[in-house]
Amino acid sequence: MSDKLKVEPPTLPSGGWGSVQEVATILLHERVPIKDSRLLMNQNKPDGFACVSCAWAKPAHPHPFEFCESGAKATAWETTSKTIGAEFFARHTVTSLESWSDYALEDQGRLTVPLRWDAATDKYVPIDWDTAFAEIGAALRAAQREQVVFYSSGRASLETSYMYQLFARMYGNNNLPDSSNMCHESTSVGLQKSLGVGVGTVALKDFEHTDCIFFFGQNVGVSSPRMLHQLQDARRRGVPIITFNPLREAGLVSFTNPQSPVEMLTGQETTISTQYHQLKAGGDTAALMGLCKAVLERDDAARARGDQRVVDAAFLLEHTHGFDAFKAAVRACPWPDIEAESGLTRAALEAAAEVYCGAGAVMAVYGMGLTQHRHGVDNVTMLVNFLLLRGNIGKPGAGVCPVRGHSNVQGQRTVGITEKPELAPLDRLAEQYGFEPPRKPGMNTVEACEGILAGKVRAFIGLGGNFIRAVPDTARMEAAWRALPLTVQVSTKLNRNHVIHGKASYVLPCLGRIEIDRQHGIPQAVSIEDSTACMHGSRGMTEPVAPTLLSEPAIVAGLAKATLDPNPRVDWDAWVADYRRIRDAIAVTYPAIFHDFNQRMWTPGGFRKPLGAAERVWHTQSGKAEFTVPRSLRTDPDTESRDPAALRLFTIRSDGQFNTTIYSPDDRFRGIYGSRRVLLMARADMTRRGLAEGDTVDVTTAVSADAPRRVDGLRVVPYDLPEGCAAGYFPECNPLIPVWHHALESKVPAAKSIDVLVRRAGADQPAA
Ligand SMILES: Nc1nc2c(c(=O)[nH]1)N[C@H]1C(S)=C(S)[C@@H](COP(=O)(O)OP(=O)(O)OC[C@H]3O[C@@H](n4cnc5c(=O)[nH]c(N)nc54)[C@H](O)[C@@H]3O)O[C@H]1N2
Ligand SMILES: Nc1nc2c(c(=O)[nH]1)N[C@H]1C(S)=C(S)[C@@H](COP(=O)(O)OP(=O)(O)OC[C@H]3O[C@@H](n4cnc5c(=O)[nH]c(N)nc54)[C@H](O)[C@@H]3O)O[C@H]1N2
Ligand SMILES: [Mo]
Repeated sequence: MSDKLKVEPPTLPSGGWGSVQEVATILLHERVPIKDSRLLMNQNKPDGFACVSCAWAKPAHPHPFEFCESGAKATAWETTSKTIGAEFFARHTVTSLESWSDYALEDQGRLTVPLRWDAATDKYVPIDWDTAFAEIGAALRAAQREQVVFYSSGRASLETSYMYQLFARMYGNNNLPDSSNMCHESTSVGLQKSLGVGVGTVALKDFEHTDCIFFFGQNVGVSSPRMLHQLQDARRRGVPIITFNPLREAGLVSFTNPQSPVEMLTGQETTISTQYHQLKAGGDTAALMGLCKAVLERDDAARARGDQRVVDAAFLLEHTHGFDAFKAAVRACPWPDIEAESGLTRAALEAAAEVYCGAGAVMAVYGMGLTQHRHGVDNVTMLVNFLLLRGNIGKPGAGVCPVRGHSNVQGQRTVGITEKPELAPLDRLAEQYGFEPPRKPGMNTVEACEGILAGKVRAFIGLGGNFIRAVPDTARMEAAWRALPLTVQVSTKLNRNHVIHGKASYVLPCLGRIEIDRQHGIPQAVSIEDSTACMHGSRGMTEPVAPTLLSEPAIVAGLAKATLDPNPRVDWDAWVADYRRIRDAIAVTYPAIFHDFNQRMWTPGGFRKPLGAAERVWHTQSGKAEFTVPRSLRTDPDTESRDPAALRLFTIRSDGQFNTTIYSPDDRFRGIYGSRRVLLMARADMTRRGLAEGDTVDVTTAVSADAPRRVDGLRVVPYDLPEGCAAGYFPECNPLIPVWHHALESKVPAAKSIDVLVRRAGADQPAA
């Protein structure tokens, strides 16, 4: 692939005709029948299906086309007419499939039959569902309870997720890691600590009332493009958007709405960011410290003049705790340190603070640029500190807005997918189902990886996702993975996690959410929670790609029945026969959130779960919103390389991928075509190393005493990013991330700051 690399200037604005063309291309490539391309009209509509791409909010009054380029790709990917069945697996040994790219594996189309790996022939062979369940059930019954891991990727519905957590707990552990552990777990920990809720407080209507938006480390044009509607509307009202991101991202610079005929024909575009601060990767705590310092300095000056306070003194007094300690820490923090760690000037930070201080209601939007750091939790709590200074939580137009990834990743947590027993209503589950739920903390994703590396995990069940490709330390993880006695994957498409497998391995193909899920001939609906804590119903719309597929609830039930002793209070079959009964059970477990679930799930715009912080009710230790003093301005004083030649690598996504699913090697917005094996570098850093565009380099992890970690053969692409930083794609760069390099409290792998050394391919010495 790498020899086809072509680099062009980044595409501006995002959206526009390029988007339309991309959608057409993928519909064609996936051979989506014309009648099904009308599907897109039902995407994210109150009576349609919830998009399987991102978790962004679904409005009560949707646009005629409430979908985006990314969502259309995800829909086409799932509703493809390409399938693979027994003949494919009869032709290929699993070892031979290992040399296939991630793209080629998934491009075969939808899996159609349950498969078991046969050691003698090294092939996956079809088996019937009952045999698969019986064999897996027997293996799980024979296993030690604490050695089994129940992973989920954040796509499975509320119904499936609820059944899955119950299955794991009735089996006997809380080993329920999920993709959120690699993603917004820093949010769940940070916001819980400072605001008493683990999720964002912003609702869709806040975009209509906001006076200013701060935007940290989220790539809206790629990761949640439908949000561009809200941002565009806000910009039209003159709302400033102030962005902090080391890269200049097309979607954050400007946008042409591909669904507006006028804009498309006139080439009209909306400038998204009014200020764009290219901070150093990992410089956010320092930048936020600078912003807070500038606010407090303006407040001091106002007080000295006898003017109105700049901070919201009444709010601080009534609603917050720890302000004095925080203020002292900010005052003690010297500007030169802030400038050095953030890579931004005092003047730039003061300019941003000036806009903040002039705005009545401010919201802060953020993504992986804050969470995937050693100090990811501090980044989140620092952002809250900044908002609290002027009472920007719990009033219209203000609040904190973490943008979630997978379409139901937030909802899974709401219905009990968590390794933390204190976050699950164990007493209620005990009462409802008459069993003693395990109380011992389970494994999160990093702990599951450590357990697999240490040989302590003996079986892995994956409800969706592509764990082995998504986690850090690829080389070590793949080797350890092969020693696992049992791996089971519930999946829609062939991926790395099937070809790298355990000693016994099963692939269980399931329906996707867009497909009609009939039980006893009656179509069933499911539900999801979006990024703004609103729950939505979703109906499948297309015929299943094969009659042999089972739904996810049916697969979870099949596994549970084959594994667990019968429990008269859990009628798995009755649940699968009518999903309304699963929702009734959810409502019994969580009455405050899910009462009258079956009716309310069709509320246009969704129904929202109660969020104390949004009403200024603080479920924190002190009963107030907490100010938190960050432990350091530095991104990672413990694992930073002392080698002056080290670059700080952050991993990114392109518009040609959804996580480990690669739709195309092209990154249209960044102007990089034909190859994902690239390293984006600042020109000055290239010059210093005598490197030119297109040169091939080998990259190694700088701080890595326990094992060598490297990715060879990346092509250098000059890019507009701060000196000392570099960017590369996820998952190609995952071999460089040590499994121990993760956020301190949340254990999110620190995928946005990895100190690396870069050398010309084949050279022994770093090109310093
Ligand atoms: N098309 C598409 N959509 C997706 C996905 C996908 O892969 N493709 N994935 C889904 C999932 S699961 C998730 S979690 C979300 C992820 O969506 P995002 O939260 O947008 O995550 P990333 O794209 O990894 O990175 C976001 C931005 O962080 C910036 N960044 C990197 N380091 C730093 C830093 O230290 N500070 C700051 N301020 N910025 C930094 C990067 O330049 C990038 O623009 O998207 C979801 N939606
Ligand atoms: N270096 C680096 N690593 C990262 C990240 C990063 O930014 N940088 N981001 C992290 C983040 S935010 C996340 S969320 C994780 C993602 O980790 P995962 O959620 O584990 O991975 P995905 O790539 O989303 O999973 C794709 C697979 O899901 C299956 N699938 C798709 N739809 C369905 C369905 O409806 N049902 C079932 N059962 N299966 C389905 C398909 O087989 C497909 O191959 O990666 C993390 N890893
Ligand atoms: Mo994610």
